Amino acid sequence: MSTGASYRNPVVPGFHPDPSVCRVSADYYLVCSSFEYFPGVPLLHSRDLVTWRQIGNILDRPGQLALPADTEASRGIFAPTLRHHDGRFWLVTTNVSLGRHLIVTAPEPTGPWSDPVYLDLPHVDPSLAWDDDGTCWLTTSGVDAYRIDPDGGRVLEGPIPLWSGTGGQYPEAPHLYRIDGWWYLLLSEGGTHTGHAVSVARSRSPRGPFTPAPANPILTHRSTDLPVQATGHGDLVQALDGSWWLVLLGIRARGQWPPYHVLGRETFLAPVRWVDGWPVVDPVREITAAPPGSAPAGAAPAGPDAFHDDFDAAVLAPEWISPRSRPDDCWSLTDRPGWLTLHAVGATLDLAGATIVALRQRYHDSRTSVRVDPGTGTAGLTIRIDEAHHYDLEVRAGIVRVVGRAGPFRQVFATHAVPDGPVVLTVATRTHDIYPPTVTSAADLAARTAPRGVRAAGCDMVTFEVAGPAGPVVLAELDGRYLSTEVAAGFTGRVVGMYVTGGSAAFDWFTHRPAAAPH
Ligand code: 6LW
Repeated sequence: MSTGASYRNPVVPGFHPDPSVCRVSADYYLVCSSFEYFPGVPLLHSRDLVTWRQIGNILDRPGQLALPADTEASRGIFAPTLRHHDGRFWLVTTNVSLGRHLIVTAPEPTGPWSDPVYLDLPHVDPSLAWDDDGTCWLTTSGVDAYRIDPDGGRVLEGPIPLWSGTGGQYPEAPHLYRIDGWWYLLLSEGGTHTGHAVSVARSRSPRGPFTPAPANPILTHRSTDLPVQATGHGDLVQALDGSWWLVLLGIRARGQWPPYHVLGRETFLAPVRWVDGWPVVDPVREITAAPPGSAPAGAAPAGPDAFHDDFDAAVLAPEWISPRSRPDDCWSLTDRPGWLTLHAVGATLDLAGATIVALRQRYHDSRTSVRVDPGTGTAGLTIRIDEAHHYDLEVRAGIVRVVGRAGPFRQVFATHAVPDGPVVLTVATRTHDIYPPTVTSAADLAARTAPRGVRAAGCDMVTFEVAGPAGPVVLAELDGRYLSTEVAAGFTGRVVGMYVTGGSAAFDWFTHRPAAAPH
């Protein structure tokens, strides 16, 4: 086994917050929050805790995931917990738009996942734990415990107040674990931003009383200059080799003061040591050292990989998500074999209900390209946080346009004529050499000389290109801060997606890849 091996964090880049993990022999499974997106609750698989591949979405049919058309951005599905117990996988989460917790189960992680059993209890962040005698405990933010019948969704006892942390705001993300004769209660406090912290207490009984760890919080990056911030919302897992790990969320903000984060809250992995019966977690870094001999130490140092879809498969890849719903009649892989055909439902990306098929943006420096045949429709590539914060590269009737919407402001930044037929559109994000002002035309861009000595201002610039006979034509370059969580608010990050807002259009392929920053 190698010593000094390291791996790259985040282990799941892009908007993948509130991770929960469980192990079944040599396999690890991880889930995240999905908010207003459908299908809901991405499910990822790994053999080494570092390299994760999405294998599905747990709430993948409307009967499990009700996201009405008026579901607000960043509502819908909050923090899930995934557990394996008694030969079954259990997933508990909250649909905050319904105000209900729900439990679904499956014999295998790939399903079939059951219809939900609902529990009408206050708070969010439900978690499940089982006693040796089969008693099932549900905990919620607060932190309260309930004895429940998870099959019938019946509350048998509770709320039983457990422990609310060290006094930070929002005690949340509780998980109960049975370890070496103790019940450990791990929770987060301080809010899911730069004050975020993880604290722990333990008791001989799941009912308490709980004794806090002497060194709480066991993890926080608050008031530090560490590049990863907001570390919290953790879930513990013991690897097959006996080592312990914490999956947690963090943010990677960019730019000068104040920094902005655009990829949402991402999933990180941290080694856990046990000292005097308490878990100890070191600060989380983008390159993290793995303890020698542990599961991730044997893994390839995972780096950014590209996502490409030719639309040759019979089903849509699990990475594709759509705001609120994806009715069967708004998309097809068979109308034009080898292409993804989208049919417009809504007429504007400014309102809920438009046909969008999107991917979570994974890299700060990225290039996303599509080949789209708009036919007689209106179609394009959007980079968005929500209906009020999106930039669109759109083609209709031989004209490509760059449109930006940020809060109450909406503007067409560039127009460019293209021949009929398929066109390649590219949206790129760039965190280096950032300087205002916003450039709104190819002529402006050409006239600009790199202003050396001008300090970078924002987090990134978003560039819009169309392929021309002589190479890519840059149409506009917009400040990425307007597509950040700080501006848009809420709990999500950016996605990049194909859309149709008029008629029908077909997409031949879609590529999202990291773009190296020049030095
Ligand atoms: C989630 C809470 C949190 O319910 O953010 O990081 C909320 N913590 O635990 C939404 O993701």
